[in-house]
Formats: sequence, C-alpha cells, structure tokens
Amino acid sequence: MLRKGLRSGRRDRPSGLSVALHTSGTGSDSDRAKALSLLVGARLYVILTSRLCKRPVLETARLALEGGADMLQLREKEMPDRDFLGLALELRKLTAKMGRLFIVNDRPHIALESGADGLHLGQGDMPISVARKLLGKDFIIGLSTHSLEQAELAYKQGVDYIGIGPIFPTQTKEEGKPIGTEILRCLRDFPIPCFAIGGINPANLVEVTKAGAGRIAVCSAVIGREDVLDATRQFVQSLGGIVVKGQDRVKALP
Ligand code: TZP
Ligand code: MG
Repeated sequence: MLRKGLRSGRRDRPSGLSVALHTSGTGSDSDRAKALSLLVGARLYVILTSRLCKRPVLETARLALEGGADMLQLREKEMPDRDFLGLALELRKLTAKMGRLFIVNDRPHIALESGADGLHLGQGDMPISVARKLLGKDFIIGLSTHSLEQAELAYKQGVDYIGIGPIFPTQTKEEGKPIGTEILRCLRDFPIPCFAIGGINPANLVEVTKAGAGRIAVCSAVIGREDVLDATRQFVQSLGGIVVKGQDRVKALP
C-alpha cells in the first residue's frame, strides 16, 4: 500500500520518506522501516512555531537542518489550515532534500496532504487508534506524555515515539507543570524513542543527559535564537557524545 498522494497518482507532490531517502519505495513495509530507522537514529527534534522564530520560519528550518536537526515538527496552534498546508509543503521539500523527518502537529489531514512522515498528537487529541486508521501504517505517530503511566499507555496504544515533559519550566506551552528529570531515569529502558522536552537549553542539557536521555525536542532554544545554526550545532555536538541504548523496539504493524 502506498501513501495516498501516490496511490491517487499525484506524483508531483513530495511523498515523505520515499523522497527523503531518495528511493522509489516499493511499498509500505519498506517505507515504514525507513521511517523507523530514521526515527531510532534521531537525537535532536526541533519544533517550529513561526511566531516564536527570530528569523523567517523557512530560514529557521533550513538553518536547523544544516546544523544537524534530525526531525522537524510544524506546531502552529492558531494558523489557518491554508497557511499551515503551504508551510508544511515547503518544510516537506526542505526536509526531504536533506533526508530528515518531517512531522505535523495536530492536523492529520495536513500530515497526509503535505506528504509528512508523521503526526504528533497530545493527550487531548484524537485517539491513537483513530489517527492510525486515518493515516495508515507508513506514518510515524508520536504522542506527548507527562507521566510514566501515560508513556506506558502510549506504547500499548501503538505510538512510534513519545515526547516526555515538560522537563523544565517553559514559556512555549501554556499548560503543564514541569515534571523534572527523574522520570528520564525510569524511561532509560523504554521500548520506543523518548524525546525529553520542555525548557531544555544548552545550560541544563547535562541534567537531562545525566538522567539518561539521549534524545531531546527543543523549540525556543533553537528557533528563538538569532544564531539558529550555532544553537543547533551546539545541541548536536553535546548529544553526539551520549550513547543511546535501547528505545529502539519500534513495532512492525500488521
Ligand atoms: N510540550 C511539552 S513542553 C513543550 C511542548 C510542545 C514546549 C517546548 O518548547 P521549549 O521552548 O523547548 O520549552
Ligand atoms: Mg495537539
């Protein structure tokens, strides 16, 4: 089974991982395997919200990718669908050119239409089973979690990765008390990739990595900087020294 855009014969649109990896892709098994292998290798996940960017959003994205970000997420809570889709298509092109993952926050229809690699949902969003039914098995599905219980449930429900946080206080997301770094110790042997998120910056990164996290998601500490390239490189360099074991038992889907 191929992604919808390809199935319906619209080959002019970027088609997610098959483009990202410069292969033609013969079916969903290989698409999913490629997506998961990029996911398991990912260390730095940068979240883009245009109003928080110091530079224009596409320039910010390009610099973050050049700096070594493994995944980009488009997270726009207020943006009309039409503008969101336009931006998502541009980000799909950029990420595909560089062989990186592109994830859409909240909007499954735009994840599909833009040829994104995945969808990121929160606790109040549609059930994972519904998202999986809408998107099919090629798509990566990620979920924000705020406790061990939520993390375990997310795994049982078949998500491909989790965000866990907010670890530290953050101004980027309104709701949610910081949960601290201890939880990261408990997630060291979690079966699927866990991205620590929330208020992470170069100064407190060491607390996160000492607690056992080797994957992080950041927003303001990259996109809110004038020097996006340097900020990204600094994270990539710090994370590069961390050995990440486990969190790689992503599931094959029936
Ligand atoms: N989910 C938990 S914290 C957070 C999200 C989306 C915001 C992360 O942004 P920042 O600027 O890296 O704290
Ligand atoms: Mg959401």
